[in-house]
Amino acid sequence: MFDTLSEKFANAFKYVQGKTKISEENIEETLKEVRTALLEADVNFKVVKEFVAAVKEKSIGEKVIKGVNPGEQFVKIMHDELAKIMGDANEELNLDRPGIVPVLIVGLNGQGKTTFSGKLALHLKTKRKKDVLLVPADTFRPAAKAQLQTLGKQIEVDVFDSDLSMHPKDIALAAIEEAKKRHKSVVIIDTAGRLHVDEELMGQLKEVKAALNSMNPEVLMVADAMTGQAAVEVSKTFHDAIGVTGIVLSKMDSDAKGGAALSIRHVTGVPIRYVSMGEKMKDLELFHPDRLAKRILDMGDVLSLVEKAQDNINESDAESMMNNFKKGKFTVEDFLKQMDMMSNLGSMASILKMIPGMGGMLRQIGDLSPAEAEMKRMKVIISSMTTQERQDYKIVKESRLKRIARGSGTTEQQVKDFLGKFKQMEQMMGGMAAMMNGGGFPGMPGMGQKKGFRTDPNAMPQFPGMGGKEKKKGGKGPWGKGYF
Ligand SMILES: Nc1nc2c(ncn2[C@@H]2O[C@H](COP(=O)(O)OP(=O)(O)OP(=O)(O)O)[C@@H](O)[C@H]2O)c(=O)[nH]1
Ligand SMILES: [Mg+2]
Repeated sequence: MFDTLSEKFANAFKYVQGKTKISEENIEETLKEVRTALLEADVNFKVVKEFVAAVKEKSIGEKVIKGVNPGEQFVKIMHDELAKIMGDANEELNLDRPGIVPVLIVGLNGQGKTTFSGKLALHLKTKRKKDVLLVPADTFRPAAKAQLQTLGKQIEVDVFDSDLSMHPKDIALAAIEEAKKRHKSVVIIDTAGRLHVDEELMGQLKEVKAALNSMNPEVLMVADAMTGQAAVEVSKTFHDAIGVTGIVLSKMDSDAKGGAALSIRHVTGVPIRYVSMGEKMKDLELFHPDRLAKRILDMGDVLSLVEKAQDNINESDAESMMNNFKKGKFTVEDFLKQMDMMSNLGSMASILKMIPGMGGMLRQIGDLSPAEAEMKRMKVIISSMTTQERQDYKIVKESRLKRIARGSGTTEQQVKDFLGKFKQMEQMMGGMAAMMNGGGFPGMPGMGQKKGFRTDPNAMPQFPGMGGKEKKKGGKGPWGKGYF
């Protein structure tokens, strides 16, 4: 997502970096490249024109702030304008009103409506503590009912047993009656899609909306971010025909160029409310224009990373690990848990991109898949180790080594390599624990005993074994050759 755009922006900024003042002349080249980058990302041309004009006006008029170089100032202006075209602050659904809130999910065929219906139900249930009823109202493709029932079971949300021979508006009304009886507060209605915008579908959706009108329904339009400008146009057509209250960008985990995210709000006037980021039910994010602008500009998105961690990391696991850690103990079992926590957060690249400045570094490194493959191999090796071995890897000698290699389908050398790397990690963790307990980091100048732990606000968060000691020894990190 946005990789190409980020890279092109980084290139464009080179022209203003190191300048003492931004002038009409030295900004021209940068703006030209920004403009091309946006057009290539499939951003609506009117949006591009207004955006570039606004950035130009602000940059030239800007007073040089002491201590901030014009390059940084320019990035800040870009950030503010990007966030602005995407809609300033996040606007979530207003559900805190009396009565049942009907949420109608609309959009073309295969855009991700049914998947999103499930994700939204889970989000409203867990984050907003709402009692939700899911309603299949896709009479066009009856299999959609079974699809929604499967999702409902998975996320433990009730699914209405719709009679698909009825008109979708009657299904909706029957579902509302049922929801009243069951004291539900939100009813999510999944509707049918069509290949193209078609009169019949629009007429049907209008009727469903009209039937619910007295309840002030939310109408969420799901648009596939991969389709760029097409998503923008279709959203506009839907909005003009039935009145949409929010847009959901789906498939943002794919290599969507960003055009839809950057244009849709500006062109339709409808706020983007959610971003769907994958096929799993928890892959849903609120749309935060400022955070997205930061990701595009490679300024990181630490807030989202922290939220992701809070949602996905098992507290008791983290606590037991921390306790071990304080005692200077780091076991293979802890390491496995740590790897699991990381993979729960997403792919290595997606996590690293949320850390300021790491986007550019990732572009230099290129492919992270060898590192991920090595992580997988380590997991397989660990899964062949007994509990006792995981608690104390030092007992692994000849016959155990053979058994682990056989069990994990690896060679004895690979198991030995893993244990060697683990030993390095253990030493590092031991050193860090000593430092946390006030002992200072062994052998690290500047981290004096009495001064204790000095934090460096610019330091990158380090995963065990990433860089650090291995680098000094000229060896390889546990993630494979040459990473970091
Ligand atoms: N990668 C990715 N795939 C998604 C996402 N959302 C949906 N999909 C996939 O896209 C396909 C279509 O999703 P559905 O939810 O069935 O789409 P729909 O709009 O309900 O389709 P119709 O009911 O046929 O109109 C499925 O294979 C989903 O798994 C997403 O955010 N990311
Ligand atoms: Mg569907």
